[in-house]
Amino acid sequence: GGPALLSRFRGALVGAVLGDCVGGEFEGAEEVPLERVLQHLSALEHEERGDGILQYSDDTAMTRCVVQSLLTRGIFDQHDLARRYNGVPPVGTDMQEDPPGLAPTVSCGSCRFAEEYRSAPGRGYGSGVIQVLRKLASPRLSDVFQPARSQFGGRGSFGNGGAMRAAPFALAFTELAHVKKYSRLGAMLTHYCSLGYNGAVLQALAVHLALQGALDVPQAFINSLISEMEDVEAEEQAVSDACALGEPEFPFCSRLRRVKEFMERSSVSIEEVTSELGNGIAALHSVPTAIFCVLHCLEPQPELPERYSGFERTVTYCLSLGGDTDTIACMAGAIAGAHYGIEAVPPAWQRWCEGAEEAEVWAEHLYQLYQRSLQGG
Ligand code: F2R
Ligand code: MG
Ligand code: MG
Repeated sequence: GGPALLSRFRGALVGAVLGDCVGGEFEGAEEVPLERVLQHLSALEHEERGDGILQYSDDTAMTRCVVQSLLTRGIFDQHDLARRYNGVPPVGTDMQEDPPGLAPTVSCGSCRFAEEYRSAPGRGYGSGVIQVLRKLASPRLSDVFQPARSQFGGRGSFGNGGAMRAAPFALAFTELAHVKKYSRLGAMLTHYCSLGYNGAVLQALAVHLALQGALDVPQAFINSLISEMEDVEAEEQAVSDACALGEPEFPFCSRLRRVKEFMERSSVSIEEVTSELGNGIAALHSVPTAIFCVLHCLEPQPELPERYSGFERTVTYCLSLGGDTDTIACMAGAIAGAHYGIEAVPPAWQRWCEGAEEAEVWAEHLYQLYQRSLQGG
């Protein structure tokens, strides 16, 4: 039952791009009245739009890098990623061509994050990650994790920049263990703190489960996430980072348990969500929140238009939280898109969002890769 798998792939990637594009309007706002959100979204239904296309930000720019690297190699290849991130192919190795139909990020086609940043630095990157991206561009770099490791006095970043680009790992790998392993490594290239890269693991797990239809049974979905994260957060580094940063042990699990409590209540206010789950730039304060937004909007909400699909409800609700709206909507958009499929994603929104068409192409290529992997190819 439910949407076809290809529809879920398209929903996940287009959903992420749309969340980023429509959420950019309110990023950093403390309070966002629902009427303003509804006004912003209803303007997308008009044939003409004075403000033109909604541009994507770093969330989509970096997701694009991950997709292109995974597609070009067909697998997660740490060394290939390293070459791509630092932009310097080692002597004697051939950089593979981009797959047909995918516009290369840059004409040399040999680097991703660093080149993407260099070509469009104004896409609203986090202030810390910019330093990592600059260092990754250095031809003298041999250890590609070193720039991320040296961030924030050697602690590494706990920002949500690894999580916001984690969805493609769930679409490229069929096995849960691989989704966990590679989303973690992919995030560690810029976010070396466990509170950063474990947010990416949680986001990839949520998309992975949603693709399998797990959101049809919401309680089982949240229980699976808690159980997987118990395993992830039992790691020594996670325990010591949580302690050093004054967080409880198993910090993501403890937020997910709060999500579960909220699910059992008949009503939860925006203030409770933002104060107890968060709406900030840290992965811990945004990934569980994005997951809650999806769960909360599985059922129609009285304050939202009745004609809205579950996907529209989810994104609208994310924007009304304020704070890191582009990133929370990007992550929730990927999970919701994987659950409802592309049919629930309004074409009118897609028309006004930069990168939505390209995301369709990514989804089809990743779907082929996934099918080959399922068939053992
Ligand atoms: N940066 C933004 N938005 C700010 C303004 C954008 C504006 N619209 C514009 O265009 O100018 N958004 C994007 O950044 C978030 C992802 O950030 P990422 O990639 O995680 O970056 P970073 O720099 O690694 O971390 C973010 C901040 O978190 C704090 N922080 C992280 N680790 C820390 C640590 N160990 N100790 C202390 N602080 C730490 C720092 O303040 C970092 O700058 C997304 O919202 C994306 O949309
Ligand atoms: Mg952004
Ligand atoms: Mg953001």
